[in-house]
Amino acid sequence: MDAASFVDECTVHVRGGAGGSGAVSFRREAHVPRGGPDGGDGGRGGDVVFVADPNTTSLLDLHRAPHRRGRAGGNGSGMNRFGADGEDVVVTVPVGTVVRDRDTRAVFADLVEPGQRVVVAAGGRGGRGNASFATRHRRLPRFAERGEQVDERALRLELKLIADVGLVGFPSAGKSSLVRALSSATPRVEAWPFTTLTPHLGVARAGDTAEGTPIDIVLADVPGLIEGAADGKGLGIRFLRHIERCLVLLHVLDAAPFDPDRDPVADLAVLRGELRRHDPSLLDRPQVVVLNKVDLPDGHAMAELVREQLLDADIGVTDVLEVSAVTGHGLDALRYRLGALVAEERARVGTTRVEAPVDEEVVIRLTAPGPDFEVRRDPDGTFLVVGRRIERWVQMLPLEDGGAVRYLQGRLRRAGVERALVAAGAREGDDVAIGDAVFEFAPDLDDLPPEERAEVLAAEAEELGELDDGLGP
Ligand SMILES: Nc1nc2c(ncn2[C@@H]2O[C@H](COP(=O)(O)OP(=O)(O)OP(=O)(O)O)[C@@H](O)[C@H]2O)c(=O)[nH]1
Ligand SMILES: [Mg+2]
Repeated sequence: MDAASFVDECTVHVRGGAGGSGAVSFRREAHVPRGGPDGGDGGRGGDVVFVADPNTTSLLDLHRAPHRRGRAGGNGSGMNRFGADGEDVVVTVPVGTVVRDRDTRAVFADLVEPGQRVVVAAGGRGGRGNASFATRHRRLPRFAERGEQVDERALRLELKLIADVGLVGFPSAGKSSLVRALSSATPRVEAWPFTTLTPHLGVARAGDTAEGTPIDIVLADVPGLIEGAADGKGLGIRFLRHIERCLVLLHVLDAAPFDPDRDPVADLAVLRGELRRHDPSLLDRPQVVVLNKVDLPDGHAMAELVREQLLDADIGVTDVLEVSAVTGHGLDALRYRLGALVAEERARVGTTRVEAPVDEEVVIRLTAPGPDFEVRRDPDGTFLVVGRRIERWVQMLPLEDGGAVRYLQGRLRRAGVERALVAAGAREGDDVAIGDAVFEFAPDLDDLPPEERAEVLAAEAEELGELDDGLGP
């Protein structure tokens, strides 16, 4: 994969499908002039779902098509027919994808297991048909709910590779050669004059556990770091995140650098400095140093010279190993050492460093339930009732219908909205805005004709399950 097609971060816009609308319909039967209401409910809107897929290696598809939307639910119809649920839209993402809110950066999900799913945008609820609104006191409701509309949400996706060992080093230090040598059955590698442009993974068999089961470790090869990488110099910065989840760091130092001003001790100081600036906690991880290219005479001499210096430097380096990716020298020792450290770390922190607890049931609901609303006052005197659930009620009801308005008013009263408005100083006739609708505040039912008032109160009471029909239990 070339650098252009490797995309490891992107912004996406997701939206659940709108719910289908409920139907207004009345039964038609021979000899019955007007039957009861039989308008069915609308279907649920489809979700947008992300699934971690080992065969997806980049966020390229999402980067190219960043708007994803669940299908709308079907509308209900007469004879109590329900609308079909909208289809989900399932998007595969690479294993290791972290899903955040674009603006707050809060982590919603960390898809670290193959097959792990997260609903990143839930579809809207289907509207109820008029049959659902029939009560003894509202026998012929002439309204139904519209489907729930859901808002779009902007997410930030970041791929962070999942590996046990992260290789860091200057360009040409021999990281890719080492990964190839450690991953293959025959450790010798051919000269490979290509600089690495995108991170990739290799797997090494690293010895056996105490019980004799082989330990496979995953190595992450990333483009070389240079001084200033943490500030954006070179390719390195873009890829530093791919070592964040590694359990063990492997510093690959060139023991025979072309540049006479460089030496492994100074190189290591630069590498550690860049890591610290990216994330200081990286330096708390076990760090193994290899002096590579000891097959070259210069390399061997240099390694002899700096070995003790590196061990004495008091920077938490526990191992300094001399290796050659070309001859295979020292690779068995390296493999076993990495295997032991990785096994220890797996036991200590788990197989993966996750950003958020893995929860199979994660659903990012844009339609979070809850009574929560608040009353605010606009400078122009309008009272605003703000709260997702309440705004949805308003959005879903056809307010041109008197019956729907009375139904809504009852719901608002029971939810405590009317009381909260009075407490905030609202008076009869003041403007009250909820979502896109503006109402004139009418805190009581005094302006209704008495029989209608009784009907409204009785209907409300029945919905609350408190109706006393005088017949006893
Ligand atoms: N003699 C010798 N040459 C080596 C050894 N390891 C790597 N090389 C050579 O060093 C050069 C760079 O090796 P790479 O493995 O591409 O280095 P890298 O660290 O992956 O480089 P970037 O991807 O640019 O960061 C290549 O020409 C390799 O053949 C070694 O142990 N001995
Ligand atoms: Mg490389």
